[in-house]
Amino acid sequence: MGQRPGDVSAPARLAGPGEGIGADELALAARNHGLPLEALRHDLTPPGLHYVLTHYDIPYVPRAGSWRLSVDGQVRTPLDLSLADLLSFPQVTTRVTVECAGNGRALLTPRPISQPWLVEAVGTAEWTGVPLRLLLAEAGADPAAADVVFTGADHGVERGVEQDYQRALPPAVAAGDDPEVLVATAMNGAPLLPQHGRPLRLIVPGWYGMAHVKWLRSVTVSDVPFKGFQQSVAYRIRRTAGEEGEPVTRIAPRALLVPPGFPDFMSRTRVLRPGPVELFGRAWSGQAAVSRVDVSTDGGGSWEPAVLDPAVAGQRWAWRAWHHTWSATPGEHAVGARASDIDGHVQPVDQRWNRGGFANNAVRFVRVVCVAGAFSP
Ligand SMILES: Nc1nc2c(c(=O)[nH]1)N[C@H]1C(S)=C(S)[C@@H](COP(=O)(O)O)O[C@H]1N2
Ligand SMILES: [Mo]
Repeated sequence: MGQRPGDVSAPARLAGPGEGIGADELALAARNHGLPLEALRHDLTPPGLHYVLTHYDIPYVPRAGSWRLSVDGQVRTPLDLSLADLLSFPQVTTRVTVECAGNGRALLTPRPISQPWLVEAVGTAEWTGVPLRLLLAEAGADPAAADVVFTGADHGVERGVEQDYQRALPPAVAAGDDPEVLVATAMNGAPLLPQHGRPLRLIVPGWYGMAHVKWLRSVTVSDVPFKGFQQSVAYRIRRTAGEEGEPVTRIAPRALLVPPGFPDFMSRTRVLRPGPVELFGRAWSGQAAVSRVDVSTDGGGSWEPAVLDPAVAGQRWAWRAWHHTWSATPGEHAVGARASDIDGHVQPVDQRWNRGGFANNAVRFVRVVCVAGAFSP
């Protein structure tokens, strides 16, 4: 059943029992692509392999030189900045893993109908830009403000509500220096690509993707809490449609592996030969630093510790590599990894369901068939 404009803030729909991915979800999946999991090999995700999510259309920005960013609202001196103005501020480069809050959604039962991610909505880049705290200081932002609101140049309708894409951060986060929020103009040393926010976007290290507003055109310091759609309707953890729910904020711990062996084209089942297999993957968390990764090759029946690469100074907000040697024996295996953090959070094996399909960091098992000779069904 479609929703008509006017069905203001109708709840997102859940798939019925056995209902497959529909044409509307396919249309979103064809626009918004994930990280091919073999690209977890790269420390820095090559642009083009980084996942992409845009709610509406990618704005057409032929001349980045005429872009303006305003800093306004509860400020002493409103700012109206060009890209050249932004580049005259001190620049910072930070390596950040960004993950969509909806990553894992399509694996939930029942399935919330939205962008149907499996687990590939993640990527890591080096983002360069001006620390937002410097712009807020330059404008003389009211430190007692309720919210700092970020507006993108994209516009659309979502569940009956016409809107610019907007999100807010509490002032303490927006003006923080650990992590330091950036107004970024470059990704991996090059100007932002159109799909990643050309020419300007917000980077909020440790937070799920929805906070990293792309095509940023204004920063508004507000003395009232921001109640926009993407803040109070979407991106809340709710089990029932009516409840207020908890806001989605920082990234829950997750480990993923480069699928071992080689794939079957359609099922993506992995095929490999018996003997030692070097499993390799990444682990990250925006909540507390990752402290360990464990690997299971029997669907979670038993776990063995993986070797986690040492933490690198200055790279707290980027994923860490891990590896584990597995002696593969003929037969079928379900191979997965789980991350734990220093606060004792461990990735669950069972889903923690919510209506929006947010922050589903349940362990993802990869089906592996180990055969001594050439594969035959
Ligand atoms: N202006 C704007 N910013 C946006 C979005 C959007 O639709 N419009 N999508 C958000 C979401 S939900 C995610 S997951 C990230 C994705 O960033 P990426 O496409 O650069 O990976 O952008 C965020 N910023
Ligand atoms: Mo997202």
